[in-house]
Amino acid sequence: MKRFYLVLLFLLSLSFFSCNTDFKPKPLNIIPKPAHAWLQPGYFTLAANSRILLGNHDSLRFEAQYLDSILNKYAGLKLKIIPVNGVKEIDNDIILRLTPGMSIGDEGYQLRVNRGTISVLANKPAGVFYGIQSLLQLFPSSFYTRTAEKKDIEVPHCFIKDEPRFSYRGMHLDVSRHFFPPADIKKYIDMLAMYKFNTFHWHLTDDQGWRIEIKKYPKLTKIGAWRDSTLIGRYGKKPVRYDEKRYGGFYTQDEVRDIVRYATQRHITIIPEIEMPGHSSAALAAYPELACTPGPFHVATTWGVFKDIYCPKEKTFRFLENVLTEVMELFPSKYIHIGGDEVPKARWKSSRFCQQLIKKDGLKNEEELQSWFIQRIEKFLNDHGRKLIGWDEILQGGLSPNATVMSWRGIKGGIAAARAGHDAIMTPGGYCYFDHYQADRNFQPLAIGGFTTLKKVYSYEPVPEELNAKEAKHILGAQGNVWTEYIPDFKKVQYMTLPRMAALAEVDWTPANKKNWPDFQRRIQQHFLIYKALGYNYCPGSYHVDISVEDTTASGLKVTLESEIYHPEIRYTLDGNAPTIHSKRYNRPFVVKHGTTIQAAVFVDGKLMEKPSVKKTK
Ligand code: TNX
Repeated sequence: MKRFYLVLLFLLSLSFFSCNTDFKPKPLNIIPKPAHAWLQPGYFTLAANSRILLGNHDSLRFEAQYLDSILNKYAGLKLKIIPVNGVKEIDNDIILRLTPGMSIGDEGYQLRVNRGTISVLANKPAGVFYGIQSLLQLFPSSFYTRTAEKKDIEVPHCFIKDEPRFSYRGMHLDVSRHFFPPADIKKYIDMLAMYKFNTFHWHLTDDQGWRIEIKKYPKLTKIGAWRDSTLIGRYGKKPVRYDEKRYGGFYTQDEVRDIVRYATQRHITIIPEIEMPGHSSAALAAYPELACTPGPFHVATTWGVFKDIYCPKEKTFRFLENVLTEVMELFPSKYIHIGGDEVPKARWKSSRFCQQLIKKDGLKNEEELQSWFIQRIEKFLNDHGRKLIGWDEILQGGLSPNATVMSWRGIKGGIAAARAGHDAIMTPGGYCYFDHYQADRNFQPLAIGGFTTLKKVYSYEPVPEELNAKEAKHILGAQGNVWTEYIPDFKKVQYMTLPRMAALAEVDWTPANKKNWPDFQRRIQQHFLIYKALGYNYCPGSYHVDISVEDTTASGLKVTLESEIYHPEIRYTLDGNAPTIHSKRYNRPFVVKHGTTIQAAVFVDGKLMEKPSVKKTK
């Protein structure tokens, strides 16, 4: 009988969908794309008298206030937040509720928008928070343009059941090469939250500046946080020029605590990175006795890799352990990142102390001395209940027993780590380095190099093919890295990361078989509107035109022109001249003869956006 009613209900709902012919669904624009989402006819209207009803009053208080503060900021709404128990009638309200036992993991959520209710259900507060992020992306982009009038907000009826693919979804920021004040770090955390990242890897120390207050070693920030000058333009370019301006800054422990709290509320763990044994010029400038040679050293004013590194003496370990002790007090993160990348061995080679240590401990060479160094630090962290992460160089000379590897020089490090039964986080340069160019460099602000377009980031698959199912479990997720040699201010941080971090968010969150580039390309247009409304700087993408030629027709060659830009205005020529605004507009593939030179470019508002692409057919 029950079954009969279910079938009846199903048939009725079908007829409802088909009768309702004026329902033109606007597709959902959520990024990262949910694992399961169904759009339904109709709209819920959020209004001034809507309330936020809490199923579990205390554990979701922040989530409710967070949602309310955004509604307040952009729509002037100030909703009542009250417990759902005791509410007589639910009418046009939002319910946030923990309902443990749902099959969507600790970060999953269920979001339902229907006639009288928006409900966000999850096992844990993190899930409710992510449900709210999805809800915010269902609002029209006009919601974010602060218009004076208080508007009702239309939210499409839908049902979403969602959970992330990977447990580690990270973004990194280097604050040593350039310093970003706490307010910018919070803005960055907001951007991460929007895209459901759960980890912020904070690169706090490097050759060009030590950025975290350590009470026991005040010179780290008194001396180590400041450089005398900064290189102008690209590293390696002649003549070398400096700006001759003192530059620096650091975070006090109070500021760090405040930022950690801010991130924790947004379900983001901050992994602090304290670089060792290399990339340590700033620390050595403050405490030269930690090096193998007497110094003096100075905080680096240019980029690259520096020969002076920590010397593996007892004094150094005492220093690093004391620093890490203060760092662990500030950061509750299970992981502590200790760097470990780009360690030139010259100083250790010529140091009598190091050579004796190598002999005494039966080590083979300086590589093994580096492993010995890292293992010692790992033991210290493990003894304090923490886990070590290092860049993939920590594989050289033998991996520490429990270390997690961050694979940046391609994917080899990740593969080796996973095969050895270690966890790995994938950050290969070619896909995950957001300091790289994202479009033709002749039309872009200065970047370090490379060419990592939005489409390329989107195409990234974090689990290497080479791994079997058991090894693949060790791939925790992917992370975008933002090195800031050529990123002097936060506007440029946004330009370099938006929209590429949106693409990476989808790599990390969405099931691989649900990813779809054309659909992402469409959804990101809505996000561009949100960026504009929020005043976020972003890169509209690569205007490069891909010219592909297929030898399929008897009459000639079939030419297809494509660009990463959504619905681009591509103009092309076949006569050897560069395309102009008056050249033929591309609409669909066309046929040319052998030996034709095709030139094509994207135009926006009559302006050529990038150097034309050129291809001569065979
Ligand atoms: C290599 S990636 C570095 C950084 C630079 C970056 C520039 C890594 C672990 N080390 O020190 O900033 O390249 O892309």
